[in-house]
Amino acid sequence: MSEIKHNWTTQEILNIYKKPMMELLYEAATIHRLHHDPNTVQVSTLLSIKTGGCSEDCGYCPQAARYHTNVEGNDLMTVQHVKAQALRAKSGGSSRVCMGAAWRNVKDGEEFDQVLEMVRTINKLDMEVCCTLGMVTENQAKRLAEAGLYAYNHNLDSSEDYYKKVISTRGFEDRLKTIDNVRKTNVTVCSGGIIGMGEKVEDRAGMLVALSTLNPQPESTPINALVAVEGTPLEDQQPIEIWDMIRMVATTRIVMPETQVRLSAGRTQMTREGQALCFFAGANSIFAGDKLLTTPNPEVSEDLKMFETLGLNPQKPFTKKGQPQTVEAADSKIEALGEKPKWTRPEHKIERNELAKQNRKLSQ
Ligand code: SAM
Ligand code: DTB
Ligand code: SF4
Repeated sequence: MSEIKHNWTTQEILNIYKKPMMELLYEAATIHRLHHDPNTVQVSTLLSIKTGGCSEDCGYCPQAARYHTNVEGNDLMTVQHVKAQALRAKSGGSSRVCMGAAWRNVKDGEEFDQVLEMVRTINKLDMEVCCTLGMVTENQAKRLAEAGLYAYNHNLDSSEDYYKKVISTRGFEDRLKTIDNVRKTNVTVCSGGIIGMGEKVEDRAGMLVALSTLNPQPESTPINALVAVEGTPLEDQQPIEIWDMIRMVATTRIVMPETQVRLSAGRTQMTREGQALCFFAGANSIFAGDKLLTTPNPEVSEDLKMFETLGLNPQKPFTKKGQPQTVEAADSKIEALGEKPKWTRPEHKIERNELAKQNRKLSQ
């Protein structure tokens, strides 16, 4: 089994990304087979536990309060509702539930306590639990770990340079800090990004440098194709070609051989043949369910058909790492600190965001 390399440079990654397609596919598929069963795909179900009304200005995101999108905001879901949805996901073949909240960062208090209870509840259903709640402190990460969290998703989304062009309400270093906080626990790290936001291939390579030079590398990496949502600054971005997705998946597989590479947002635009090439290139995870967080995803029945056609099998929970133990709230040994960390707010002005703010004022 090959060694994991942690000092990738942008140029080395670009050289891989730009290889002739057949060579790239062959190399990625070969590495994939050395580290994973090529016929097994991990299936996660997304659940938006708190939708919309987010204070951030991520240019791709339909949940940012400042943009005019058709997203209907919701308060935090109840634990019972989450449990019912998790059971549904389990019966549909999912091994993991990923709960997303439209928050800038986690705040200690009743809502976080409720999320911790959701984590305990799903872990007790013998499913892997993932959360994506925005930035977290070390203490909050430890409390999630104690509740039985399996993975924390926190994407770098692009290269450090391009990040500034898409988001101005927080910095790339805040993202790295949160990943570092999660790494101090036994919770696995899920971090990836989006392609198709107008970035150059150098930015895609730059994002992979930032991810692959983490030590350890993330246990999972979602590769999302931008879902261009009306009302967001990126609404007019043209869809990427499937070949870009295949190249990105293959390059991710080569530079992060052990990582589960997740074919994430954008699958409704991809043919089955296109997705098959992504699996061949090393993708070994998907989000299942007819909805991502707020946008459509293929129907579960369509995915089941695709799995059957391709001879793919869903991965069983806790195949890669044992099930974490859940500590009940009453037995918790970790106190909430009520910290107010200073996450950055670069306030870099992004023309398109400014335009969205002006439009909002005009329509009020
Ligand atoms: N608020 C938390 C955060 O930003 O970390 C968690 C939820 S946020 C929606 C999770 C991820 O969804 C983002 O980091 C981004 O990668 C992805 N995402 C959001 N909107 C998207 C879109 N329109 N197309 C593709 N991916 C998107
Ligand atoms: C990730 O990388 N992609 C998922 C998950 N992690 C949270 C989210 C995709 C969201 C797509 C836009 C939406 O549905 O709102
Ligand atoms: Fe908020 Fe996350 Fe959307 Fe950014 S990506 S606007 S932080 S929900």
